[in-house]
Amino acid sequence: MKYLLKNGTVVSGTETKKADILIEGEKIAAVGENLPAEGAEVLDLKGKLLFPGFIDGHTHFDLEVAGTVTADDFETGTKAAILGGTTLVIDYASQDKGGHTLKEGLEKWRQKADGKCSCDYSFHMSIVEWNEETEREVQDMIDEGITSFKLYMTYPAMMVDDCDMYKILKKLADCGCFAGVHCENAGVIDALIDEAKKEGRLGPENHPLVRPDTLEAEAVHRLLVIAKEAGAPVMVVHLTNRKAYEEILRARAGGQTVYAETCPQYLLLDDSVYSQPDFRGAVYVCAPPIRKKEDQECLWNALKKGEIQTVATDQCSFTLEQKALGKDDFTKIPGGLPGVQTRGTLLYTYGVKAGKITSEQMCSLLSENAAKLYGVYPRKGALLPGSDADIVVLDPEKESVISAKTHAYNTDNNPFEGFKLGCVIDKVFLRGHLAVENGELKQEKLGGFIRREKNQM
Ligand code: DUC
Ligand code: ZN
Repeated sequence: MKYLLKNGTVVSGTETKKADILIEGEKIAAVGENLPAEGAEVLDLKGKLLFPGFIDGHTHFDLEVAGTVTADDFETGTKAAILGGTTLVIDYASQDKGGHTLKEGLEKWRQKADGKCSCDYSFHMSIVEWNEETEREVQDMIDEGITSFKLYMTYPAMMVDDCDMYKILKKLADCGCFAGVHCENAGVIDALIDEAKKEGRLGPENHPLVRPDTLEAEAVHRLLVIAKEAGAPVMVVHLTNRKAYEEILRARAGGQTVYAETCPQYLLLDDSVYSQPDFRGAVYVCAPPIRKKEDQECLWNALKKGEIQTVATDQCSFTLEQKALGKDDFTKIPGGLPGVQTRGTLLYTYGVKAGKITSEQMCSLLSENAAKLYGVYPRKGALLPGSDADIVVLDPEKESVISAKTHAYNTDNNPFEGFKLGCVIDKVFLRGHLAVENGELKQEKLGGFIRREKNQM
């Protein structure tokens, strides 16, 4: 199919300009003026902003958490993603503990995703056990196009100790790759949970109290000390607060390469959400928890200064019934929030329209930087001749309101319920296919597995 997108405003990480885009098949054939319309369906996009398809480098679909499974799997989750302008999700495949291989983990996650996705998809590989075979398998993963990894400093089923952290980071650096790391101090969190339970503090308002910012900052500090010894670049995923951010700045000032990711919930919500009545606080239980207003301000400033490279979602959704598994004990509430459908519209409304970041910065945070970090640039993350025709058409004049009544997730709750949006996602092209039109999904399950190159940042 051939499309000529006329009169739109094309956004990149460095400029915003009026230009037409010619799509031929799955690719962008040309960007410019007076492009030939022969044989093309012509769409007049006057007044619309055209972004490269958004990339969400942090999703959890079809994931077992706290004795249940996320409400959204790859089918429902990627429908929500593409409706929100995300054309590539990078989910987490995981090795299982107990002598299992990375290959088994990848096969398991390919089975969950293959044939079900409405946007393109890839995986980071979570390494939870380190031995000679795992070490050999790192290259096998790279050969399969899995070029980024994940490590946990919390969660018993996933976490690695400092010794293995050092060895893994060093190996990944030798291979030209890096890991995203979930930074929280597991031991002290356990102690604080024990205290809360002994004192009979069992409601969701206790969740942020047992996972304070200091314990995230301590883990970031420790990670960065280990990474320095290993000579390894590293990414801090879902950064939430000022103290942890300052650890990153300190390490960078010492010459280290440290990437940072944050998420809309840490930019737009504050910890008062945990005190909502009638167990509503459970909706917001996620790890790390939502922090204070001052932390939001710090993160926005870091985005403005380009000190945070990407905004992902940590999408991990549960129904109210699932959240109620922790009705009598907040530590049993499955942790996670949905977010893939509203990342772009929230960032545009509360970032660009509010004057906190520019459209170009939004493009870097959602598309360009993510494409470079995860080795798909300029195939993705750019509107250039030869790039995949993954294009988000955003209407900055229309308004909408986020509601669980209308969202596409398989859940009955939305952490951004009632948030006003000063834009809508009007159309989304996925590799030249008009998948979303007038905000509605027109073509589903067109997503394919994307093999990635190494970090290009
Ligand atoms: N945090 C969550 O809240 N859920 C899933 C994984 C994570 O790190
Ligand atoms: Zn996560």
